[in-house]
Amino acid sequence: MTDNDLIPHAQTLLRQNDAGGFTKPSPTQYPHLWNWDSALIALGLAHFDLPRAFAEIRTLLSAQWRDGMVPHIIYPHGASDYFPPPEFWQTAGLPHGGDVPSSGLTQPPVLATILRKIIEANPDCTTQNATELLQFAHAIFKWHKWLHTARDADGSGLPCLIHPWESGTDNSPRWLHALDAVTPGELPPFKRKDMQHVATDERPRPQDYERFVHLINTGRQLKWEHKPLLDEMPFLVQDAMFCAILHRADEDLLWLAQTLAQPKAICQEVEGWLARTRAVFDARFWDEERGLYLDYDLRAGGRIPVNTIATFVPLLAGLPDAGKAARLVQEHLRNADEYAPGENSAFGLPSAAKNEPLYAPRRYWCGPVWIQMNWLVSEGLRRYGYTAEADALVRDALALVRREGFREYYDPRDGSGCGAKQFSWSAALAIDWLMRGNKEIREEK
Ligand code: 9WN
Repeated sequence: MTDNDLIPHAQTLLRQNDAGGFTKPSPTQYPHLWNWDSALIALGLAHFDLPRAFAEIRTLLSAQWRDGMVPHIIYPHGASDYFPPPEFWQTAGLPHGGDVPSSGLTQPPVLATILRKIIEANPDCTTQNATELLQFAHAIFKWHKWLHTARDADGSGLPCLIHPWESGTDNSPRWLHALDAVTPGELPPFKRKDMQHVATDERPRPQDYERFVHLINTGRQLKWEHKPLLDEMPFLVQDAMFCAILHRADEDLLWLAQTLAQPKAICQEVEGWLARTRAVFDARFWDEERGLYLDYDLRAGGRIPVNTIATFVPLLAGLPDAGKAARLVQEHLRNADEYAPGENSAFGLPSAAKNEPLYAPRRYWCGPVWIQMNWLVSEGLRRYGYTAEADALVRDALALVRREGFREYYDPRDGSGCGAKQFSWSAALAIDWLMRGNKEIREEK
């Protein structure tokens, strides 16, 4: 596929995956609305159908819980052949829940960042869509506040995650040790559906999936109430990538509040979150010896010593100082034993370091290249002036979709497509790169 074909193909795919007000991440594997998928999809849609991009965000936020959480899976049309179905979560009728069937978890809060990008590219919408933008900004403020408070387990204001699915990187090797420590008790009857459309060796291992289900079961026994969840969930982590995405989103929310002339008190509250995160982030996540950001296991009480793609995401939020950013790039991103293309890989960016014991180049989150990760990390690299590295990630991502189509992820060794097909955010982000008009990243690999 050439770039001229790529844009119409990607647009057609998004139209085909349109379920009426929201876009399925993939028509077979993921037939509902996923939180960060929809935000990233809205960015692609905004390049050719701004009203449809607004509709995507509207549907996502319509499922917000009364306590502020914006759920990770939303089932506007009810059940399908996806497991877990809506009733499995037991979220219906919760006093602090929402009015649309949903999961009891959340996902990386990329929405404020995406909304800012959409507004910057379409400045007229601040007058034309002023009322709705204010509603969006208020909903996002409530969500971020919930993350900084209801999910604050140690007084730091850094949110913690109660299930690997909240990280968006479900079975990343960074979670597998913490998951091993979870004993799956008696599980409610369930039948995995995720291997109907995707090869077994490209999906999470059975022992990990059992623990995913056990954690959902624990959440529903605790009625998804914040305090008991923080006290009792056997999996409780602070994710460097999630916290960095939130910090960047707080910056973009502040911009939004200022652009929409919101009261000073709102802006000051967001500034407070920004200052707090800056004060604690490195102390919690930075490993000076290894020159890496590492996640923190609150149950085990220590950093998780696993080198994954999450280490680069703080660049997106401007959190590392120039010295730490240089170490991330020189010692890791450019290192062919870990992430750089070399003898054992041809495409960046593997989702786990190639020399990690649990690295697996075709298994979900254990090594494959993901288009949205190349998008996030390239944005971060640009923020620090690492333009050549950023361009290389975009070039690789575009080469993969050109050769293999819009897949969920790709084998970094030969670029072969894996996981679900007709994948929406892979199409949406290709549209974003190509329609932004960045010439140098279009060259063929
Ligand atoms: C569980 C939809 C989602 C993405 C996640 C990805 C995967 C779900 C699954 O698919 O998770 O939420 O069933 O594996 O890990 O990032 O949002 O694309």
